[in-house]
Amino acid sequence: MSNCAHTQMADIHEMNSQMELFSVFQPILDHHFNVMGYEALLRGRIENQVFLPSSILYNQSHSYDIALELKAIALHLANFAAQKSPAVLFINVSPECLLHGFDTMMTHLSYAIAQGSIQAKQIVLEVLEHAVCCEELLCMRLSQLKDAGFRIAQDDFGSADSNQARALRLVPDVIKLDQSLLVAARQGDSSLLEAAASAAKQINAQVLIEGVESHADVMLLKQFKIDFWQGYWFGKPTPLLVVPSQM
Ligand SMILES: [Ca+2]
Repeated sequence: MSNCAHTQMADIHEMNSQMELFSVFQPILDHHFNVMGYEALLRGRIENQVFLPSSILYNQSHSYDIALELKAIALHLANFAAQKSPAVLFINVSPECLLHGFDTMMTHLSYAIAQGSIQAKQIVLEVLEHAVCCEELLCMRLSQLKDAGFRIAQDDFGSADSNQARALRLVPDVIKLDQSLLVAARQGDSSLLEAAASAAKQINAQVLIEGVESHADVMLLKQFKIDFWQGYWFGKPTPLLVVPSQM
């Protein structure tokens, strides 16, 4: 195996001794359409077959594998830091991990920062939309992260438990709108997008739209105050940090 950072593999997945894990990074653009950051996404590989997080992070009893998620976080940090980029790194973290794996996650974050190639202010933790029993404790964890200099995003706003009530509790720096809001807007119903944008404004959060797939999407969204853009139109997830040339 190469020593290159982008080919660094995590430990062998407990559920499947054949699977190797690796990071891919999808570009995120600012309102001038310049790349400002990347979302780290997990992939698994067995020979030539690639697996998505939905089939990696859930075990056979369909519960979330927090230990594996923690390994993925460490993997993304190492692979991003090794590329010595000044860009922002968005990392997904489940509410379950924030509640039950917090100390280990903090250890991984502190270790990555101590290596000197990434700073806390470069890291945005995206809180997944999963429901949790204890939103109060979730808020406390996020306050600790903010105090340590990290920024918080609320992922997939408009799906599952990622809603306005959670936004008011968590007060994230960034709200990532669920792709279903864009899909509805394409079909002529912008009411969900408008509601989400107004929820973001209420807590002074920046708005990130995901799933942008065409120039028509960009034109459709121009009427909203979008701070950050992400989607195949701007760039697909790749192991190396790529600045898209075509826009
Ligand atoms: Ca995400």
